[in-house]
Amino acid sequence: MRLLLVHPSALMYSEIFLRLEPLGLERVAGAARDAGHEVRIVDLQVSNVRELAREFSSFRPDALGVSLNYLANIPEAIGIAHSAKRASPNCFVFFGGHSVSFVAEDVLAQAEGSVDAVVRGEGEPAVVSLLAAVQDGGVEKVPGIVTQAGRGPGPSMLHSIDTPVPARDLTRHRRRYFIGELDPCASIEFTRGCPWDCSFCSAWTFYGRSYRKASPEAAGAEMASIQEPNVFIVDDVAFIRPEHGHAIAAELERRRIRKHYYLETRSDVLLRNEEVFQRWTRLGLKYMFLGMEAIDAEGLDLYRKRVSPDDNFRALEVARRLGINVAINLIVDPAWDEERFRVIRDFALAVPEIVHLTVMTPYPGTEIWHTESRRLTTRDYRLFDIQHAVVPTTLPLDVFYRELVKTQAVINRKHLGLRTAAGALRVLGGNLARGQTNFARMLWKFNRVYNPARQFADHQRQVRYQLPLPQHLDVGDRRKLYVHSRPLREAGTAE
Ligand code: B12
Ligand code: SF4
Repeated sequence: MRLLLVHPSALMYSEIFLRLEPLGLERVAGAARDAGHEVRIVDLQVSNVRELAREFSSFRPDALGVSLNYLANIPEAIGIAHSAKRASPNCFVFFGGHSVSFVAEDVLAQAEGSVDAVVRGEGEPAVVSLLAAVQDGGVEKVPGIVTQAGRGPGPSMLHSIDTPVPARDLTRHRRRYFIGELDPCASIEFTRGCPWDCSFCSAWTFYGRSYRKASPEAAGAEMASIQEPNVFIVDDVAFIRPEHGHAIAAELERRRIRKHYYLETRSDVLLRNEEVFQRWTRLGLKYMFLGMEAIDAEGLDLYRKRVSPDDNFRALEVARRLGINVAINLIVDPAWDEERFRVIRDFALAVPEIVHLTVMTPYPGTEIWHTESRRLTTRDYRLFDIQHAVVPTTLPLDVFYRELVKTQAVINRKHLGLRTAAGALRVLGGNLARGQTNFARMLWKFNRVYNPARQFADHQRQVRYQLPLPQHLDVGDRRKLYVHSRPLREAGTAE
């Protein structure tokens, strides 16, 4: 069959700092291709709808799959499905990905017949059975499927994440993927899943708290096949298992692979496994994202982060000592007043790290979706991008955005201060010399994108598709939240 896979456009606020390859979609493409299908990918983060329309009419796909890792992309994906069905009513249209797995039935109903199926859970095993069923019948029985007929059997999980290899050759415009000065940048996955259970996060509920590791040989071979000089390691928490981090490092050393790396981890993991991170700095680890979330114990408890403020500050010291540039994330509570924003600004100015702010947002699939007692002030999917307030703010909404953007601007200015500007110019010169302009554009875009009036106005747009309302759920039994809910033994997971 001919399968066209589409990734929706970049969300407004991620377009400045980063734009990364759609690794999940490339893996789904790899699985479909290994099963003998002809596959193409259009990534709207780096292409435009005209290119998609051209591809659709020249390739004439039998099936079209859209990736929905982000709730905010749902209206756009429904629009793509409508256009596809209008142009080719026999084309089988399906959605899959992280976020849509939690609201599959609602999205199917909202698409009013333009979407034939939604795949819940991992896409690699599902796409193969689904395409076979589209040809031979029995779509309703594919594991993880949701159709007008209801839910099929529960989603199946990959036994090992070593295969399929992502079909990176199918993503055009690869030079447009970057993160900060790592320009251009590819992505790779070493592990899948997270064993923690933070209340605001759906990474652990999606995978049912399972945790799988790529074999060091497969990770090394995949890294060797990557052309880009920079790599983003997409794991939710990198190097939880020190022996795994060491084994991949040894493989890269053996193969003499040296690139620049960006990864995300937790403070307690960095403190516990300092030697692994140190070894990786020798391999080129340059940037690290630490989800600190709050600067006080009360906030950390609220998010069930299971670390203390002291751990967080000690982790920052370790990263500084290792010479790793750190970006930290803090969650802004819509209840914050001007004084609280001031405290955060003071904190951000006092530390050398980049401070990133995200707004507390209850998402379907998270525990706070069911437990947050504040009512939602909007159900517009597009505002669920953790940069908008979707529960009541203590400050008037326009003042809240003014404070938020003022805080982000102060932080941004700090990073473009004299010392950093000199560094940025050096990087910029190097990148421009190689024809890479993503980082240069990022430096000038901040004021256009981060704009309190624009953020406030986003709430006044007409809403066509609304998020379902949270249903009360007794989350005493957390398994009710899982997408992949089979016991680990049965699922054949590595841990
Ligand atoms: C890496 C990552 C990113 C990267 C790369 C994104 C990209 N271009 O793909 C970056 C750093 C850019 C990023 C940014 C953001 N992210 Co992010 N990100 C992740 C992370 C940690 C891993 C994703 C990943 O690559 N996994 C590895 C691949 C192999 O898995 P996958 O993409 O999930 O794909 C599998 C399935 O989902 C499915 N699948 C995927 N697509 C399709 C398509 C079809 C047709 C089918 C059948 C199946 C299928 O099959 C794949 C293989 O099993 C996830 C957390 C997580 N564990 O999933 C958060 C996560 C997806 N991100 C999240 C958020 C909030 C964001 C931001 C909005 C944050 C912000 N404001 O800055 C931005 C917005 C990005 C944008 N669209 O512009 C949330 C999503 C919340 C939500 N419900 O919408 C998540 C779940 C994190 C969290 N726990 O809160 N992110
Ligand atoms: S926030 Fe990080 S540590 Fe917490 S559950 Fe999500 S991925 Fe795991």
